[in-house]
Amino acid sequence: MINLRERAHLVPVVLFASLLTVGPLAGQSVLDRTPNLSGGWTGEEGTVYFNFLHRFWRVDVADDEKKIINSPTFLVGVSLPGRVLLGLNYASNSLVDGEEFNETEFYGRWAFLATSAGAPVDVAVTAAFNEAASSGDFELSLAVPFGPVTLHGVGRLLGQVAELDDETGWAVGGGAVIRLTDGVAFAGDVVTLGDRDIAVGDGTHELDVAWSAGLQLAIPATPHTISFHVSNARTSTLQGSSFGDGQTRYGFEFTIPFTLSRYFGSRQSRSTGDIAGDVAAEVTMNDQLRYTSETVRIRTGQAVRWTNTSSLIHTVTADPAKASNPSSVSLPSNAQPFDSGDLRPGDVFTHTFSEPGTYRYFCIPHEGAGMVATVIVSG
Ligand SMILES: [Cu+2]
Repeated sequence: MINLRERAHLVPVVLFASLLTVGPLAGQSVLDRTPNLSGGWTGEEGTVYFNFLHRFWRVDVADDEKKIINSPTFLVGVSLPGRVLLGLNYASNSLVDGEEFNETEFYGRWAFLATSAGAPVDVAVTAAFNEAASSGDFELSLAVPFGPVTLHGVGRLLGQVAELDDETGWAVGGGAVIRLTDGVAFAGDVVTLGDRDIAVGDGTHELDVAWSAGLQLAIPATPHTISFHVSNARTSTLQGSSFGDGQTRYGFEFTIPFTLSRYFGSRQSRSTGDIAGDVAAEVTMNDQLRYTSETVRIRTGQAVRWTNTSSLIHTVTADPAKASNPSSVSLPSNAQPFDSGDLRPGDVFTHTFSEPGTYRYFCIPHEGAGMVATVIVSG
């Protein structure tokens, strides 16, 4: 059981850590997954993650006395080149270990197909060692996008299902994420063990099909995401998220990315675009999801130079085909659409304007947050 007084000293540490950190929104988010299926999530390369999941429920401890129990899972992971995530999950009040109640899972994940890299689907493998169950566990996951809906499926092979049970088991599950906007999604899933009778503690437990349903949110102008959800599973390890029981739990998961390049800054910045014209205006892109000059005025044949001075990925995009809202883009009738592509921290993009008129452009990751600005080119 969690004694809040004992843990209270952690609160300022966590709050302070969350204030310090800024990282790319892309690839880190609960918006890409369901509460109980991590799927192919491997984060953003060069980023350390500290995600915390808490699920609460109430139990009777005596006549007229109830107690709130909390089962937290802490994820620490590092995202490496090649879409690899290495890390561990630490959970307490777990069902997986009937005696210690604590559960540690060490895992490595490789997303060998990724829609972010142009593949039609996301496919990933996860290999894990669950110390509480003394079990080598394995997952194959598939995610298929259909417009704003992504369908998820997993198959799991569990070396030894929970402690004290010698049997190898398997589990299958499926879920869906429905994106309403860039920053809001609904998600849910179900996972079942092949055999839901497991030995836990001093007896046999008949488990339920595990399920979850949640509201997944990006927190505006921060790199954090949060999931508010309900589930009948306690922990988010491969085993823990396969175990449902008769108890509905209310929980949240909060994600904290630490961008290593921010502290060790070894990456070379890149300059792209066309530099035919004189640079007549400079615009920077900041951590508050804004172009620092909302309107710049230049003459035909001159160029604008954009610099990403933030720790996030931004774009300079004047292409109606890439906008979710038509009012984010406008181009003079003779002008060609343009797009900088992803501009990482420090990157520079230059564009020369050869047609007079008004150009309205936006940032692809932050269009929904209102990251839109204008260039007015006089004749
Ligand atoms: Cu942006």
